[in-house]
Amino acid sequence: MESQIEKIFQNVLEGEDEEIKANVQAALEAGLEPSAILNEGMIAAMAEVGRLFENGEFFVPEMLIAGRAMQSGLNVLKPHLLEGDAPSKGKVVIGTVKGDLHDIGKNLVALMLEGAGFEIIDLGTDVTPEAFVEAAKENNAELVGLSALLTTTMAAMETTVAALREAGLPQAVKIMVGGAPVTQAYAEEIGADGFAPDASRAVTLAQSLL
Ligand code: B1M
Repeated sequence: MESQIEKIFQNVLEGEDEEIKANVQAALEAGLEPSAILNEGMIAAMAEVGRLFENGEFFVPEMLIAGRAMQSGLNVLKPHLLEGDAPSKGKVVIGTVKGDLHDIGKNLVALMLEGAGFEIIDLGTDVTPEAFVEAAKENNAELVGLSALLTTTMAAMETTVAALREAGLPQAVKIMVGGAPVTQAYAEEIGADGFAPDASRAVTLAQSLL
C-alpha cells in the first residue's frame, strides 16, 4: 500500500493542490513527524520535479502547479512547524532577489525563522536592491536574508549586498544568503556574512550572526 509520505510526494509531482491538504492532515493525524512530511514528501518531490524539468519531461506549467501544491501542503503543515510564542530574537527582512520568482525555499526559511522567534518582514520575490535597503532602514532590521534560485539572478545578490553596505544604515546589518546555486564561497566573494544550504541551517546561522 502507498504510504502517506508517498501520497504527498505524488501530490506535489502531479500538482494536486486540494488533495495534498487532506493527505498532509491525515499524515499528521497518523503521528508522522512534520519534518519527515516536509523533507521526504514535499522537498524530495520538488527535487524530482527539477530532475524531470532538466530531462525535458516537465515544462514550466508543471513546475508551477507543483509549486502551488507544495505551498498548499505547507499551509497545513505551518502551525506544526512553528514552536509557539517565543520573545522576538530580532527583525529579519527577507526576499528573493531581483529577476527571480522562486519563493518556496525563501518561504520555508521565513517560516523556520519565525518558528525560532524571529520577526519576519517578507518582501516577496523579484525584490530590487533599493527595496531591500528601504525595508531594512524602515524596520531597523538586524538581519537581511537574500534568496536566489537561478544562476542568472545570483548577480543581483552581489548588487544587493553592495547596496546594503553602501546605504550607511544606522544599525549594523548582517546579511545571509541562500538558494540552490549559492555556495559558501560565493557568499564570501560578494561580502555576505553567511550562507545556509537549507532552512534549518538558516535558523542556526541567524542565531549565530545576531
Ligand atoms: Co524554476 N528553475 N524556473 N520554477 N524551478 C529551477 C531553480 C531549476 C534548477 C530547474 C532545473 O533546471 N533543474 C532551473 C534553474 C537553472 C539554473 O539557473 N541553474 C529553473 C529554471 C531554468 C526556471 C525558468 C528560467 C524556466 C523558464 O522559464 N524557462 C523560470 C525562471 C522564472 C524566474 O524566476 N524569473 C523558472 C520558473 C519556475 C516556476 C515559477 C514555474 C516555479 C517556481 C514557483 C515558486 O517558487 N512559487 C519553479 C520551480 C518550482 C522550480 C524547481 C522545480 C523547484 C524549486 C523549489 O521550490 N525547490 C527548481 C528545481 C530544483 O530546485 N531542483 C527550479 C524546493 C525548495 C524547498 O528548495 O528553493 O532550493 P530551494 O530552497 C532551499 C534551499 O535552497 C535553501 O533553503 C530552502 C529550504 O531547504 N534556501 C535558503 C533558499 N533560499 C534561502 C535563503 C537563505 C538560506 C537558505 O537565507 C536567506
